[in-house]
Amino acid sequence: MSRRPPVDDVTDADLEVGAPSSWAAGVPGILHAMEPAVQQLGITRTMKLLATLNQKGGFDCMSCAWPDPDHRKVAEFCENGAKAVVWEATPVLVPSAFWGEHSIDDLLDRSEYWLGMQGRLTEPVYKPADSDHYAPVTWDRAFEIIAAKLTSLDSPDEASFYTSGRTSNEAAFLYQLFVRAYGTNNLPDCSNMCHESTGTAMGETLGIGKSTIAYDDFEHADLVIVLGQNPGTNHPRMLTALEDAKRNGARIVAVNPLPEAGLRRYKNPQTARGLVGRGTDIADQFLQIRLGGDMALLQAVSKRVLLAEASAPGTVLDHAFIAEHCSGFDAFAAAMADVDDDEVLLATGLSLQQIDELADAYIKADRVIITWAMGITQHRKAVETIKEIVNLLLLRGNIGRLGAGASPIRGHSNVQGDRTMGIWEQMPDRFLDALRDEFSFEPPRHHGVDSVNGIAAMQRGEIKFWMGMGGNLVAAISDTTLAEAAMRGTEMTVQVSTKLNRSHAVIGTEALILPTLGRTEIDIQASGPQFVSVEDTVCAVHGSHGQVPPVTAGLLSEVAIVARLAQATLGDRAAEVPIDWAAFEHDYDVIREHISRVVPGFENYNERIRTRDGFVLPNGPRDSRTFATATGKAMLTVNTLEHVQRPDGCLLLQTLRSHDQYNTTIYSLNDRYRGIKKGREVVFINPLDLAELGLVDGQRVDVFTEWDDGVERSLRDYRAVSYPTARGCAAAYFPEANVLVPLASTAVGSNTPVSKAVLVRVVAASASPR
Ligand SMILES: Nc1nc2c(c(=O)[nH]1)N[C@H]1C(S)=C(S)[C@@H](COP(=O)(O)OP(=O)(O)OC[C@H]3O[C@@H](n4cnc5c(=O)[nH]c(N)nc54)[C@H](O)[C@@H]3O)O[C@H]1N2
Ligand SMILES: Nc1nc2c(c(=O)[nH]1)N[C@H]1C(S)=C(S)[C@@H](COP(=O)(O)OP(=O)(O)OC[C@H]3O[C@@H](n4cnc5c(=O)[nH]c(N)nc54)[C@H](O)[C@@H]3O)O[C@H]1N2
Ligand code: SF4
Ligand SMILES: [Mo]
Repeated sequence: MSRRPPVDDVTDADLEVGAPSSWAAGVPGILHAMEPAVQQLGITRTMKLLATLNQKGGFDCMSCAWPDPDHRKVAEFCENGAKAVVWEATPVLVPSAFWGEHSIDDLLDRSEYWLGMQGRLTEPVYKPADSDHYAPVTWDRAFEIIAAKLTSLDSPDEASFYTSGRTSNEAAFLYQLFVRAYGTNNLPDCSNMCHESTGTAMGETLGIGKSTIAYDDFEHADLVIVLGQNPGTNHPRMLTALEDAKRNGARIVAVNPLPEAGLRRYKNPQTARGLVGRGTDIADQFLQIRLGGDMALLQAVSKRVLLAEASAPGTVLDHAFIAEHCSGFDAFAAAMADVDDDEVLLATGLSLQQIDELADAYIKADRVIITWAMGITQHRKAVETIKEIVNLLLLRGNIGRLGAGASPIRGHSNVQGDRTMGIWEQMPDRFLDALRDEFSFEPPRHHGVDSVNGIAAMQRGEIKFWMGMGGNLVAAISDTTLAEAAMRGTEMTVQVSTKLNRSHAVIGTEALILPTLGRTEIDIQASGPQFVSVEDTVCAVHGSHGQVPPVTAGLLSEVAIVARLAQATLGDRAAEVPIDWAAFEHDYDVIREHISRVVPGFENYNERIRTRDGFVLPNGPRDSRTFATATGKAMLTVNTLEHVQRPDGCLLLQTLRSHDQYNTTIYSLNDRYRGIKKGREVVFINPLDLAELGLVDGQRVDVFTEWDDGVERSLRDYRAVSYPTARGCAAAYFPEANVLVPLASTAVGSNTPVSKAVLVRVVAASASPR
């Protein structure tokens, strides 16, 4: 990274493929964190930011939602956290002249890397209907234009308000308040594409869609099963928690089609052993499962737990827990008796011995944590697979006990908090009632659209206005070509952003970009400096205090943007919606006061957030083994085993993240742990499958989706990379590979795009029709 934005765009011309790494972090990790930081930010800004990153009184890492331990080290961050900080806090700015020099079509031709590297957005810009360029406008004019459009729509449901997961609790609460006061529940968010399946499954079976563990539980676990997750890249400090767990005697099992570096060996850059030694072997057992095979694996393990109980009654199951706290045991036990091992072997690609070993470890462990992420949530049967995780844990009372629990690991740093604050198209009536009582207006009750249905509604012309509070929806959502056409059909798009991305070029007839402050920056309002707060993946809420002056004057915070937009849009309806929007912008304590009365668990918010550690939200399953479900108990459920059938000649393709990207943000074209340099247009395929398909390593290939709707979805001229993934499976990078995922291909029950098991045909590039 340099202090100047790149002029030329990047290409894959110099792509290099080497051997994948068998270990994660260590010295290269530190260098990767520090070098670009100092180069870009200078030593003073770097030290100020990295010394306060994730520290008490400092700012919360904006990258992933991994929690902070109680005892913080001097450097409580990882390589990828540092990359996110540098990317945001860069002093490189998009100059006013940029907008005249680059038309929308020009921006469309650029890569995400080039767009993101242009620097921070500094002023509001507007693209009128009759122009193909954005041009700077004043903030007042920007709000006027948006308000005029919003008040001219036939129904508030013609507008949709997306949120990505970096938005603070304060901004998120205000945003949903504005949207509901305006009159719609159209509040899709990135969670729809991420952990929605988790929320659905855990909400139904445990009564809460959030992790049931605390950070310290890792120290007390006997067994941690890491399912469908690549922590070495996406939650790097989790490796420290796993290392600590191992030191305390825990066994770690990793289930993944790919031998991800972080799951194999970790060289903790914070310890002498990690710096110069061999590091810690993370996974005691590695199960190289086929894509989508987890439901079968979990059922097979539960079946074995029940068989073990049958042969030694009273010794395996937690009968007291099941009797007191669970419903559905008999039906579940009966269903497990029918699980067909042959089908399990087919679905998982594992051996009976491997499955027996896992079942044995599970039975022997007193305290078990199961963690998971996108490798589980983005499948057609994701919701039911997560219900099987819950089933397995319940059998031995592994919920609501020290060192045990269900632990979805969230993605975006505040995606969980945004949901808690009401960013959801289907918030329950009790939340809407509380909003009504607090703010004296009647919020709409009918559900809004989620991310996928929102695109479909745009396609039908039903949504005419789209606003994004952060994020990059057209790049992040499935079926890129279709989604882009839908977005272009809208009348106006508005994005609140820190940096440029593809969604700024795929826009409605009119479009605006509103630049905003980032987490790193000091936020001063009329009442003085403000701070915000966030919730991490284990439900701990803490403050985040900006540390460095904003990169440029004139940026507004997300809170200020929402407050002013609300005034501009709803100013004339003060009698109907009597809300003092200006007060929120002046002092964020005012927002927290309201939150403390609307959102359960936030009582005395302003006081408690100021204690050094913040506070942990109440959690029925974790705290008291209480379950707010339909039966009032934790529900064991029966789920019909299904796995994706793979016709001859087809592969199952997953889309995933490289080590140098943050979702649609591309930090560089490298993926160090997988041996890829200077390129992203690769498709990883098992060598035996390559041979079976008559292809060779390094060959140029085209990838076609097998989906029966007459639309061709393809990636052209990619490089086939021989890679030790599970048989029959392939992998390519998101967001490029989103073109392959049909919009209609979603998880049952959560409507999350099926990004992890796309049925594809891979053929030699020259052989395919163009
Ligand atoms: N540096 C960095 N950090 C990030 C992000 C980022 O892009 N970059 N993104 C953030 C966000 S929003 C999220 S949601 C998380 C994502 O964190 P992850 O879920 O770790 O992200 P993915 O890259 O999608 O990796 C999915 C993993 O699941 C495995 N997998 C795929 N399918 C299956 C399956 O069927 N079964 C099993 N058992 N495993 C499977 C893949 O091989 C891969 O290791 O990370 C967050 N943190
Ligand atoms: N095929 C496939 N598709 C996927 C996935 C996958 O694994 N495979 N993963 C899915 C997942 S898990 C997720 S979470 C989504 C992610 O979807 P999104 O959340 O929509 O995408 P991001 O790339 O995280 O958004 C990045 C943009 O956010 C803006 N931004 C950054 N920081 C801030 C800030 O502080 N404030 C504001 N207002 N804007 C900011 C920047 O302009 C940046 O370009 O993608 C999903 N899509
Ligand atoms: S683990 Fe996640 S939250 Fe922690 S420093 Fe790394 S990227 Fe940031
Ligand atoms: Mo995510």
